[in-house]
Amino acid sequence: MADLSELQSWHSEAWRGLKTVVLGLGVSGFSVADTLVELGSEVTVVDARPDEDRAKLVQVIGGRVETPETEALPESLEDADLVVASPGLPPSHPWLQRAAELGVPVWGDIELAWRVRDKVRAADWLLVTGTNGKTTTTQLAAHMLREGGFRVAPVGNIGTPVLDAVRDPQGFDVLVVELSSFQLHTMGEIWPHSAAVLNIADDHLDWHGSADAYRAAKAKAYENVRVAAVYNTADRATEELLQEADVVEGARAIGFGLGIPGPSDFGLVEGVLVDRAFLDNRHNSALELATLDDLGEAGLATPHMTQNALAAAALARAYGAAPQAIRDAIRSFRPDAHRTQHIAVVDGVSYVDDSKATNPHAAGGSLRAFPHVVWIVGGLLKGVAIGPLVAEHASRLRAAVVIGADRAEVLEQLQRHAPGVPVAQVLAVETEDVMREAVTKASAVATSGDTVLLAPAAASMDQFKSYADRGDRFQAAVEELKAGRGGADERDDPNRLD
Ligand code: UMA
Repeated sequence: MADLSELQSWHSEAWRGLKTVVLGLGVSGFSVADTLVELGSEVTVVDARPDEDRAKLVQVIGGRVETPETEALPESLEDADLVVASPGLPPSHPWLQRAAELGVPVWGDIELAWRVRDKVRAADWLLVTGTNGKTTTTQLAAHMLREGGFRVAPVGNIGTPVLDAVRDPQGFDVLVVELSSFQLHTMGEIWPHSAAVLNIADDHLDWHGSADAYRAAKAKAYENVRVAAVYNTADRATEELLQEADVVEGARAIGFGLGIPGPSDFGLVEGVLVDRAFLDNRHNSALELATLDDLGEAGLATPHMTQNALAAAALARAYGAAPQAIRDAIRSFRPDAHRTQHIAVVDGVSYVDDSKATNPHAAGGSLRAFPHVVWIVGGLLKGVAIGPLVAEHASRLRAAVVIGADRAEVLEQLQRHAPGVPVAQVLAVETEDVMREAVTKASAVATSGDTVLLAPAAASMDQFKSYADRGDRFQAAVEELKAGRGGADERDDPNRLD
């Protein structure tokens, strides 16, 4: 087997002729295959159901594609020097088990990207992870750094593979890297400039096997941090991870939270977001960054969005963005669709799309924002218990409309923890019909002042292509309802909480 210790630079000769196997031909698998071909390695990509266009492209650039029967072992693994696995493949996957038996090293795309980051010029990395809020925080931190004059890209789990940024012809000063627990699990040793862990709640337990394994993956984000390790002062778990982590000497712990900040923290003082970490006299003074009104303009005035903004500001300030850049970025930022997005008010009922709430922790965040909710819930629960969420929010539920493959479990938990709440099931199975039936059933029970909230607390892949597809179809169904009822009401955006 080849010696991989020399594979520490794009410019290493050791990539040439290396027998590599890329498991999974999705977004990240393609970026890995493309990179390895460019480096001169022999590349075989293995996928049980490859996307045809991507498979053709791999062959055009000089790679091979192997498509084993489901669960069958790929032949190419047998004499591989290196395996790079896609994040969607759990460690229990037979292909990964076989690689382990054979003693072949298995990396993820993040590890490969770190090793070859010097192709053009090695950018600094700022890591963002946590159960929820990762994507918004990553986008916001990148936006702040851009306003601060840096050449920056938001990459990773957010959708653009890190390897695409590494191969950008101009290169970047800094990358804001969103990391999922899957990517962290396979990540080897890296040395980030700074890292933020936003919060920790149960998610993806089926993939990791246990809550401890999930937490262990998240803990890797703080390892070897050189400048700032950012944690949530309201979430003990993030602080504990930091206490256990091996950071570089001189790296600072920076807290963020909605209360008045201590020295070295970011927080709120009378409606103003302040920095008490990156200024000369942090024991006696604080730097004003922005106000809650600035956040309100961007639709970020909810508590969890404010936390995201504080965490993003901590990273951007750690890297050297000026206070004015933080304010300008907050004022001009617009969050993506499907994140507690207000759609319409029809007959006094607000319709809100939080399809991005793919786990109970995220759904809790949006349920908390509305007093009277008709809740559209369900999908793939991923092994995470939904009972505590139902119990916590039972009092705000006018009714629940249950969708998805794991319906029986959701119905049981509603029965147990919210016995008085009327419940309807969506029996349609065709993707085109699910949201239409859900919205019809929700609108039939909602009364003026209620919010019909799509916050499924579950993944979407059982009935939809993605959370975005689920949200788009919800929005289309609301539009149909609106048209049928003669249009929407005129009313302020009820998303704004301040
Ligand atoms: N495949 C198999 N056999 C299997 C499983 C998958 O052959 O048993 C193949 C599929 O046929 C498919 C490919 O593997 O062709 C899919 O690979 P993948 O699921 O790893 O997905 P990618 O397209 O590479 O996207 C991944 C991330 N997906 C997951 O982690 C599941 C994307 O995060 C990420 O944006 C992208 O890399 C770039 O880094 C998505 C996600 O859902 C948004 N993330 C989860 C989350 O945020 O909760 C973790």
